[in-house]
Amino acid sequence: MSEPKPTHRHDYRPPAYRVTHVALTFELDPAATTVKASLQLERHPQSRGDEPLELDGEQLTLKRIAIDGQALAGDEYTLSDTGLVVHGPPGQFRLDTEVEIAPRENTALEGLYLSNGMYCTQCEAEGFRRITYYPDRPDVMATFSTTVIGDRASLPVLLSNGNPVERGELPGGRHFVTWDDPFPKPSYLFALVAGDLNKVEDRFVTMSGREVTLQIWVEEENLGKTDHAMASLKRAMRWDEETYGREYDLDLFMIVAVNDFNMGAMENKGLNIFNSAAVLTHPHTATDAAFQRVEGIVAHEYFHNWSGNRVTCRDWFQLSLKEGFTVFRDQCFSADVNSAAVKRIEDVAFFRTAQFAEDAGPTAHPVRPDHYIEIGNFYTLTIYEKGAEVVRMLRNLVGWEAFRRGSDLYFERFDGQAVTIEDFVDCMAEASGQDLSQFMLWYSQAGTPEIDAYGEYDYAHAEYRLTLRQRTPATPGQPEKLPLHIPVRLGLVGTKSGRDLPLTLEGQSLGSDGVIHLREAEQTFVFSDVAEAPVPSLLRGFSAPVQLRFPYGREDLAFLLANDSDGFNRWDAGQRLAMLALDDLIAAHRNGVEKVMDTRVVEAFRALLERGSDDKAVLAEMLTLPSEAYIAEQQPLVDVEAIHAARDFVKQSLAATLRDDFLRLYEENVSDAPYAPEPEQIARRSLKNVALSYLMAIEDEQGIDIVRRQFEADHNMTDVRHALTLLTHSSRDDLAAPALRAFGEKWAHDTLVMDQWFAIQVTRPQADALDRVKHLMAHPAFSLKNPNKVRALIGTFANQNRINFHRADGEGYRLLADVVIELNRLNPEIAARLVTPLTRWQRFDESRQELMKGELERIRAEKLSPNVYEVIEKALA
Ligand code: 0A1
Ligand code: ZN
Repeated sequence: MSEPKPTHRHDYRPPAYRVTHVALTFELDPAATTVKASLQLERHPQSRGDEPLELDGEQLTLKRIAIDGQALAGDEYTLSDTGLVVHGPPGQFRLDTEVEIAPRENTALEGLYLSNGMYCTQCEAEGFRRITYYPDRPDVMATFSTTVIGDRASLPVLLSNGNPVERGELPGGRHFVTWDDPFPKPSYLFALVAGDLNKVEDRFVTMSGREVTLQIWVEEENLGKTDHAMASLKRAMRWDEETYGREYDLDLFMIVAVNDFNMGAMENKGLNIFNSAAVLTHPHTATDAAFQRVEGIVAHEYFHNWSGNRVTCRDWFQLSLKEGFTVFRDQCFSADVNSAAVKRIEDVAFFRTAQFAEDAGPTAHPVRPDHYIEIGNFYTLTIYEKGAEVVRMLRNLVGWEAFRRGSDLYFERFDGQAVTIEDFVDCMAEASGQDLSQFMLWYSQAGTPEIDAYGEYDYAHAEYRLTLRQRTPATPGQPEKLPLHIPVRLGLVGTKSGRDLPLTLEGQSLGSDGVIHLREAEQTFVFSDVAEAPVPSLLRGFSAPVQLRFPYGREDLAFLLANDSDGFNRWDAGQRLAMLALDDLIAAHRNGVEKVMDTRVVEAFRALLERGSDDKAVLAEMLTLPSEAYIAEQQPLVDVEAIHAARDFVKQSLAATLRDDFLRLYEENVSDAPYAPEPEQIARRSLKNVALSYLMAIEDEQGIDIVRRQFEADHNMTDVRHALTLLTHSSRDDLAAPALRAFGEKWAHDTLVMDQWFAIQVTRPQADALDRVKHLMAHPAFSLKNPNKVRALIGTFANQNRINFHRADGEGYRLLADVVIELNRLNPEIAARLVTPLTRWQRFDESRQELMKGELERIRAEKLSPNVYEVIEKALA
């Protein structure tokens, strides 16, 4: 096989031809679906005039090709594995093609495939080329009309984008529906669904008074699981009107749930397709976290209707144009409808663990990459989450009002177009009058900037001098970096008053919670009239996606944990304090020295517990220790065992000393009110479940009793799953085994609950976890062809069971590589994602490095898909 070739951003050329309208006809059949396409084409005004027409196409069998009704002769076009070139076409014409495809054989889940007997499509990024010959690039936007033909009995529902305009019966028990989508769109937003589906319907009246029909299509047994998604959709529609002035444009908005899906969901115009895990909920089958995730994803896909569909990307290098902005929008939505502080804490905790790791590894790339082999590999935390952080910084730099004006300008100026990240940022610069040229570096430089800060208080002059030094480490292909424009939000908290002191910088007042702009490699900021010695509270709300170091003492952190006016930074102070204690314990473990718990941490926790808090949700976060993955991220070299042992030790020490407080906290927050996924209830549940985790860390008799009762009460999935997890992760196999069995039998029919059952078992810290993974791979509910199953069993094990995945004998690595090799054939996109933990080998000791590299080499020896090839080459470069 020839080596796959990279595509470079600087090679972008506008297409020689544009498509003004497409008419598609599908005759559905599992083994031989016929797709007829009729493309109205015209030469691009800027084209030279002698260029051929280039169409993408993969895994298609061409049956017919004609221009303006005239079949093409063999020398008028060239066919290859990747497409079709028509030589010397006229300036304006109609191209008709007919191809055959085999949805049943499609295990990659890109293009048209079958899931549980239901036809569905996934076209982003480059799946449409597996459906028909087409210029499959986002800067070709056309109106679509789609006729779907299928067997009436097995496929009573036939859906596509836009509005249904015609339907009827056909001979042989077949029927058809024709759909018209009046909004020009790129091919990646095309969708088709056909199956035996049922709908739940609702209505939404837009701000201008238009009525929109809302439908959620599911298999019959899931009809009772759509309420939350529907309510979320309506909330999101209203929010986008109120916050961004954006109204929905079609008369119909549909969501379909499918079981086999590579990602969370997809924003196809008027017909969003969702992984069933990202849309279905019920109090007995979904946890609070799942309810919140569904709300966020429904909103995310809906918001794309403007940020992505009406205004889309010129090319795939601009992916973060739609994704960064849309993630930012969905984060703000979730913050508005839930606890804003907790939303930020959760997002940042995840970001600093997973995105920082990506930025520090061999696949690091800028928010706008310069080249790729397989765009499917770039649906990453950097494009999505770091892209959202960059948009958030923009909002904070120019202020909400200018940001909103910039957003209006962007939607107005570029409606119906495929544009670039500069176009977006230019609107923000224009609306605010600010110079954002240095800021643009955030889009081109990869890696996590590090800020080293230190401060000095000068009593004599009542001055506080804060020095910030920034540096972005080298990343693959980017050895040198320039200083970025970094907004640092901060407060100076007076050590006597415990209050934010007024900030005066060079004679200018910044209020008591201000933003300073770091633009140089090193800058000193002198605050005057600082009446008392302060502790600085830096990077409030995580105002920039950087790693900030400041030589805080433990007293400083305990002080901030108690006094900081910024909820996010209070939480962060607690995390930093725990990290200092963990660092000592990790060192003790490595040196074989007896571990001693830092009493200051215990006292800080005691203070938290005793003071209580009116914000229970934030308190639950503050009582949660940094994850093993986050701790690992903060270490120069990851010592898997030491991290695990140190974290366990802290947990047990806190539990032993504060047992009664945790017990009280649990009891205070129990409630038998009927389940509702509302912030107040969710907060109480997380608080009591955090308390229960501590009690179970010491396997307290009373704790065990509570866990058993919570499991048996079977009140809601949040509580049941937590109880079952605590039992399964405890030493009490006598209790865990029957509980797991009962749960597995009860939910054998529910694929989404079985995913949770898998995840609970493969995260257990005991040494038999790997054997359980192998054993469960043979379970009838498991399938390598279903991405949710692969994620639940293999992904969860490799990413969340660090102590067992990184077993010193390399068996965890070997298992992962075996699965990646199989998936490379079945589903390259999932295979390329799954291999990630192995690519992080540089972070581990020499022996593990060798074992991990050995597995990467073993994968490399296979005949690889471009997806896996790209990741493996980077990892072994
Ligand atoms: N645009 C979707 C994500 C998505 C990307 C690729 C997919 O298939 C390969 C599917 C979904 C989103 O941001 O939600
Ligand atoms: Zn998206």
